[in-house]
Amino acid sequence: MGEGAGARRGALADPTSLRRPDAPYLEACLGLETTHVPMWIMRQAGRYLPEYRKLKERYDFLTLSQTPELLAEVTLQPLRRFPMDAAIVFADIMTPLHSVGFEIDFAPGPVIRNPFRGPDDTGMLRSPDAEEIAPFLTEGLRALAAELPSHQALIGFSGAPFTLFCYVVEGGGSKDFMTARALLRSEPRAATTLLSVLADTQAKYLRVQHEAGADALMIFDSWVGLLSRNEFRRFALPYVERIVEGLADVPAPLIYFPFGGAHLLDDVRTLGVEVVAVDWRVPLARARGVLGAGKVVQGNLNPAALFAPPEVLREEAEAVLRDGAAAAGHTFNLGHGIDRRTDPDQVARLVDFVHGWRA
Ligand code: 1CP
Repeated sequence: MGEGAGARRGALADPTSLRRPDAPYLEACLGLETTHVPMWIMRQAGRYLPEYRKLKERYDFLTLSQTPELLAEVTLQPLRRFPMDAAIVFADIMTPLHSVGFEIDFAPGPVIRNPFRGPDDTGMLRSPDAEEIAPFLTEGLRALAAELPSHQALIGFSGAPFTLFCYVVEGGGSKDFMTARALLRSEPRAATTLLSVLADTQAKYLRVQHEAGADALMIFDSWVGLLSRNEFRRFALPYVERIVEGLADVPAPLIYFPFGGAHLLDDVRTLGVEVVAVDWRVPLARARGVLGAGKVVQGNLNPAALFAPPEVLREEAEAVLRDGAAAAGHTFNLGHGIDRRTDPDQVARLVDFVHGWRA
């Protein structure tokens, strides 16, 4: 990867290849100048919004996220309140895994009823066609793409192979995913078979999301911070690379989010994504220093800042904006998902402040 605009994948060499060339969020993802710093918020659709909780009284998460009209409605809820620069489609990183052969419930976190525990389980892995991965989601995306004004971008997403591996081996959430980390050592061949299947499915899944209307694609690696650098090079990075290579011809900016991965950023630098999302623990200027001038950074306000008095919230947001201004490009976001106890009025203040701020 070179520096500056040269770091973009070939498909994005010409910014007019973007589906919504005038959306500030997409321009900023390519390192182009924008009049304001564009923003959205991770988990912006969800439980901190009373209108989401209201829908949740009538529908469970699976119904909400697997019915085209409902997932489109939930996706748009935050945009009716706040002038965000992007919508992120309402789904979960587990959404595509049913098509790979896993039975998944939400309670409210994911529960995998048939976890993968070794070579005997490789037989259950399926390699779905792109169209069968999540037809309800592509239908929802088509409706959203038609409804969103051209200045707002539509973001599709997937989990990264290692993070999905953690859940499907462990059988659900965990504080340390020790079963999954043990399997990397006890059954490395079966583990890498699973990682390969996950990578290939996510590449197809992201591609169909783009075809259905997603303008940018984000890859969440929520548990990669558990890995050492050597483990990252062996069990995580090559499979993210496989996704990026599978999307070489897709003209949508790619965003990679290695949560808790400050120690991995010099390897992340080699990844052919346009944007790296950074959690709140790493100053953006430092992340940019390690990532090089070719990567745009996303982030990274501490979600806890939304619980501060308004003037303290503004100070913390301003520090992030100043830090980001020195980068090759910056899109504002939180450093992780918004907490469900957050007051929506604080989000309104934050969006107002970020949009009014000039370097
Ligand atoms: O009852 C409910 O409302 C279900 C809670 C919920 C929601 C709202 C889950 C279960 N998933 C989601 C939606 C979701 N998940 C989105 C929505 C789009 C938006 O941002 O508005 C996104 C992007 C995700 C991604 C996701 N799911 C991640 C990666 C991001 C992160 O937070 O690190 C992860 C790790 C998951 C797994 C998951 N799904 C749900 C829960 C509660 C969890 C965490 C489980 C755990 O590890 O304990």
